[in-house]
Amino acid sequence: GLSDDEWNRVLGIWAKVEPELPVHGQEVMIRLFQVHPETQERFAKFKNLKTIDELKSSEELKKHGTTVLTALGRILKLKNNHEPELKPLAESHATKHKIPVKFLEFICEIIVKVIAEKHPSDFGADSQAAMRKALELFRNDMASKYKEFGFQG
Ligand code: HKL
Ligand code: NA
Repeated sequence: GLSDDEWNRVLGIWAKVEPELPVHGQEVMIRLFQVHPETQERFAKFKNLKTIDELKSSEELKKHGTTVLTALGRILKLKNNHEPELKPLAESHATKHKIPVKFLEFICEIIVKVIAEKHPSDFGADSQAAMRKALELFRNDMASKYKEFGFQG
């Protein structure tokens, strides 16, 4: 688990992300699709967006990014007690969307990078390390729930 200091760092930076969740969410989704194009194929409603301009002008993509980060924020705020919030998310990603753990790694890494770019003076090495640790906890618990739902991830 994370120490109190680490959770304080995670939730401290998240409080700075939250006022502009749609901007962060949009950037995360676009970056994910550009760096790992195979992830875009998983979305029937987004896979036909070809150019960066098309991606940027999709209100639906922005909305999806906002929903993803809203869900992640709720999980982070539950700290080590995220099980009730995580379970339905793991179930849908395991059994319906069939999203490999590797893709979860991709998005987590991009989330850290996007926050680092947008908040250079508030997200130093210790806070980045704490966020990485929180996202690793999230991923590991998603992976073990995946197995409970019969998906090897
Ligand atoms: N999704 C998340 C979170 C993540 C930070 C990691 C998260 C949080 N998802 O059709 C849908 C698809 C979804 C969702 C509805 C779909 C395809 C899909 N998601 C793919 C992915 C990928 C693969 C590119 C990755 C890495 C990823 C990661 C939250 Fe994800 N996702 C949803 C959601 C919510 C907003 C919805 C599901 C709502 C739900 O499960 O309610 C019980
Ligand atoms: Na907050």
